[in-house]
Amino acid sequence: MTILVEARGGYRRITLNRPQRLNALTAEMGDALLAALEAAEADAACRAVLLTGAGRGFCAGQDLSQVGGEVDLAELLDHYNPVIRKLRALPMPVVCAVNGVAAGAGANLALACDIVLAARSASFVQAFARIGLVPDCGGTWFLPRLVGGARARALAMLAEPLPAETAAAWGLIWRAVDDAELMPEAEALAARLAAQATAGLALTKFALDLSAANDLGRQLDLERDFQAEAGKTPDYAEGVRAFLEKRAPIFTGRRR
Ligand code: LHQ
Repeated sequence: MTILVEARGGYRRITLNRPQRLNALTAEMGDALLAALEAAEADAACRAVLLTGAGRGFCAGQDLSQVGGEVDLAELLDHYNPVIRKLRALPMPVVCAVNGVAAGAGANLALACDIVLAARSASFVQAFARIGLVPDCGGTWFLPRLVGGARARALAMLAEPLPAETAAAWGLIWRAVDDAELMPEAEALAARLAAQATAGLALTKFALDLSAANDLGRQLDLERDFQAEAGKTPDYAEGVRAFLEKRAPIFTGRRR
């Protein structure tokens, strides 16, 4: 199985599983990853997702042994773009634990997640320029927004590996952690997010994405609408009640 799914306390851990190829992507793997995300969304008990890779790499991007000859790259992206869209549209937080090299589409798969942790030994490579391609899977959208135009252009054109610590210092990812700490930290983070107010977190991630196309006025209107929706959730009522009662809130993640 190229994608492994394990149900944990409140979240699902999804593992890219072609370790002998550094988890390089195939069309079939893209479809399986999408199915795993859809299944997580359909499970009311699942309130966060943790994405990681098996073995020493996170994901080496497109499997280059499968793209020779007549392969239509646009058709191939029809298997990956739905995954990127689903990660951004999933109504729960997605943590990515980058356990090793993240190259090409694999780097941008990580950047599509909500909170990215990386092992100190991991690196991010926009490998596309090495083979005459354009950053895909959202790379040209994520990079300038995360690190600014100057760094985005050099990363995309030079295709040099960016060490995890620099990636964190530049704002490409949330944190770089010691290799041995990566999975414990990522699991703890996913469990913590899974116990938070899920509907509010979902609206938060959508609002941040939508801000890219809005001016301040429109974004203020959007925040008003989203806040009205968040304010109708039982978790909002519980959050306020718990504050006033000076105790920790117990959130259910329910929308109504
Ligand atoms: C691989 C791969 C790989 C196959 C390592 N494929 N076998 C999207 C859709 C549509 C069309 C095309 O493009 C795209 C977007 C893309 O993702 S384009 C970018 C594709 N990816 C790359 O160009 C990265 C290629 N890989 C590398 O540059 C290196 O492997 C990195 C820097 C990731 C890791 O280097 P090392 O740690 O030195 O490992 P390695 O190179 O020895 O790889 C280990 C094995 O994995 C090796 O096989 P072997 O049989 O010799 O042990 C590699 O051939 C295989 N592998 N990446 N993408």
